[in-house]
Amino acid sequence: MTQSTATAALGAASTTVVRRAGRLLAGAAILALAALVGHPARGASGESLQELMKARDLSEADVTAALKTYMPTGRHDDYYIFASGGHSGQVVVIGVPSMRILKYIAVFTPEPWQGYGFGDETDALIETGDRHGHPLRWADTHHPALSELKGDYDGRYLFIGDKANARVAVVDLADFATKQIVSSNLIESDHGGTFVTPNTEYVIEASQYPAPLGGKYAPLEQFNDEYRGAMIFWKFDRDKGRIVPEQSFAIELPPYAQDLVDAGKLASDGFAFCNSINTERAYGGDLEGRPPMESGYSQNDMDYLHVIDWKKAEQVVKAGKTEKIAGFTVIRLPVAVEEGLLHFVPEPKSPHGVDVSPDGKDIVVGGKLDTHATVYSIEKIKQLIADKKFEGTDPYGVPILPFKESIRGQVEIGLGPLHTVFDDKGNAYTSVFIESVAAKWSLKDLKLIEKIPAHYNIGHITAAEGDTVSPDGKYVVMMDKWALDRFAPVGPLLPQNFQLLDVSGEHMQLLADLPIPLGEPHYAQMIKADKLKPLEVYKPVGTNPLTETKDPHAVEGGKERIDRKPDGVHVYMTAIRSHFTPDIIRVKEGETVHLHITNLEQAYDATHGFAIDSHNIQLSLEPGEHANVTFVADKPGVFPMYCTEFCSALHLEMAGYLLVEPKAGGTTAKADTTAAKGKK
Ligand SMILES: [Cu+2]
Repeated sequence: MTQSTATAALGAASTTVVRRAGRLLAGAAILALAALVGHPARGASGESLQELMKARDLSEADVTAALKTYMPTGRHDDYYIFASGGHSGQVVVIGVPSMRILKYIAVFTPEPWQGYGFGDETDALIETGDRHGHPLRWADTHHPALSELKGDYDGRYLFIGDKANARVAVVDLADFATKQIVSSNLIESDHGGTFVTPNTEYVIEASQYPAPLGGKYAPLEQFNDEYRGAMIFWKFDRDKGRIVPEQSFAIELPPYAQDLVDAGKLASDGFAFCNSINTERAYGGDLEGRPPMESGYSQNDMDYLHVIDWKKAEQVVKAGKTEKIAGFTVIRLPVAVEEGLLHFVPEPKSPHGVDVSPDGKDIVVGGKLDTHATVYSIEKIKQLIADKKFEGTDPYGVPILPFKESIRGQVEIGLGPLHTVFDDKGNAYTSVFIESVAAKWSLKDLKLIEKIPAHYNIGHITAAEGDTVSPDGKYVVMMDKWALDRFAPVGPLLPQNFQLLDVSGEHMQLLADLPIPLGEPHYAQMIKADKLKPLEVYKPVGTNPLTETKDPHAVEGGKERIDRKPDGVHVYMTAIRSHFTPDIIRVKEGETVHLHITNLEQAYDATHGFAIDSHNIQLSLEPGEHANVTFVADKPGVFPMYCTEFCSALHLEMAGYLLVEPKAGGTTAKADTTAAKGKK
C-alpha cells in the first residue's frame, strides 16, 4: 500500500467511525470501535488510537466528545451561535458543534479589519448611536435576538441591545453586517433588549436602571415620582429590514429596575413578560445613610413580573392616547393602567430570566436569590385578568394578580436559577448561578431530572433553536462568567467560557470549552445553519452595503478618474487583483479628498483592503463592494497606500501613493533634494 492509498483508507475508516459514532455510541466504546475498523486506527505518525489516548491522557468520554465536535477540514457546522460580544460592542459568530469562532460582527464600535468606522458610511452609522451629544465608542452588547416568523427563527436578521447606552442595532444576516443603530433618548440603560415578537412585528427593549424619562434631571429624592422605567416596542419593517422609529412606541413603567423580557408566543401571543428587581425602589446612598444598592434592591421577598398586553397597547397608540417624550411616542403609566394593558404578578426575589415555553403556555421565572424555577400559566393569568381578580394594586395603581393562582407550580432546582431554555422533548434547562450547574427538568411534571456542573459561574444558557416554538434539542451552551483553570493562564483578566453540552441522550454530556476573549458575552441564540443564506459577493458591482443598492459614486472599470470639484478632490478608484486605479493621488495641502472605491472583483472571498498611512483610513472592500471615505489632506507629505488583505501573489505590489503637496511657500521634497545637491 502506498502512502497515499494508506492515508485514503485511513480517511475512509475514520469516516466510518464517525458515522457509526453518531448512531451507536451509547457508552462511548471507542476502543471497541477502533477494533471494528479491523485494525487499530493509526494517526499520520503511526500511533494507534489507544496509544494516542494514553499519550494525551484522554478518557473515553474525552474521545467521544472529540468525535462529536471534530470537523474534518471543509465540513461545515450544523448550527450558528450568535453571541453578544459584551464590552467589545460586537457580536460573536460561532459554529456548533465545533465551537470554532467564525466571525466578529462589528456593531456599535469601530472594527478595523472590517473597515467598520473608518469610511464615510460606517463612521456615520456609528455616529447615529451617539447620545446626548457624546460620541460613544464602546457598548455593552447584551441580548442578541434572531428575527422570527410564526415564532421560528427565519435566518434573516439579528438584533442586539447595548445595555450601557440603551441602543438597539439591526444586523442583516445576508452579509452579516450592521445596518442600523437606534436609540430613543427616552431611557438611559436597557437590559430587556433585544427580544422579538413572534413575527418580528416589534423588537422589544426594556429599560434597566430607572431615570427621569427623556434625559431630564430630577434629584434622587424624587425617585418615586420622577424616575421611571419603560418598555419600548421598536416597529420593524421586514421588507426594508429596518426599524421604523416613527411607528415605534413605549409604555411608561414604575421605577422598579425592569430586567429581562420575553415575548409571548402561540398561547401567549400578544403579551410581553418582563421581570423587575427593585420593587423596593432603592437608589443607593451608602455614604448618605441609606442601604447600598445591592441590599436595598433585595429586601422584598417578591418583585413583580410585568404582564404587558402589547396588542392592546398598539390599539391605544392608534387611538392617540399617547404623549411625546423626547420626541418618542409614550403610553403614560396612568393610561396603561386605565386601558388594562399592564398587570403585575409577584415573582420570587431578584429574578433574572423570564422565558416563555415553546407552546407559549408557561412562563418560567428564575429568582436569583431563590431555589426555584417558578412556572406561571398564561391561561390562569388571562382568566384572572378577565375576572379582574386582583389582590391589590401597587403605589401607581397597577393591578396585582394573586401569586398562587397565577402559577402552575415551582421546581426546586438549586440556588440561584437564572435563565431557562427548552428542548424538543418537553425538557427545560436552567442555568443555576450560585450552585454553578445547568439543571435539566421536566416541563410537564415540574420535576428535576439531572444537573451538570459548569466551570464556573454560569450566567445565561442557550439551546439549539431554544427560544422558538420548535426547539431542536441536541445542544445547549452554558455561558460561564469565570474560567479560572480552564485555559492556559493569560494574566489576571481571563476569557469567559462557553461550554457546549450534548443534550440528545439520556444524560447531558460536556463536549467542549470555548474561550471568549473579547468581553462578557452575555447571551446568545443558536440557529440551524441551513436557515441562513449568506451572500457570496455584492451584486451589482458597486453596491453600498448600507443602502444595499449601487452607490451613486460606484466606479466602473475604465472610468477611473480624479475630478476637482468645489467641495474637494474626488478620486474615483477601482480595486482588482493586484492594483488600484489610480495608484497615485496628488492633492494640495488643505484640500478635502473624497475617495470613492469600488472592488471590481466578483470572485467569492476576493476581498481587498485599502489603507493610507497616518490618516486613520482602513477599508475592507468585499467583492463588488463600494465604499466612500472623506478626509482633509492637512499635512504635506508622501503617504503610501496599500491593500491590507493578502489578495494575490502580487499583493505587496497592490499599492500606491498619496502625495500632499505643500501650500505655496512651503517646502516640497523635491526642493529639499535639489537644495541638498546644491542645484538651487
Ligand atoms: Cu489586495
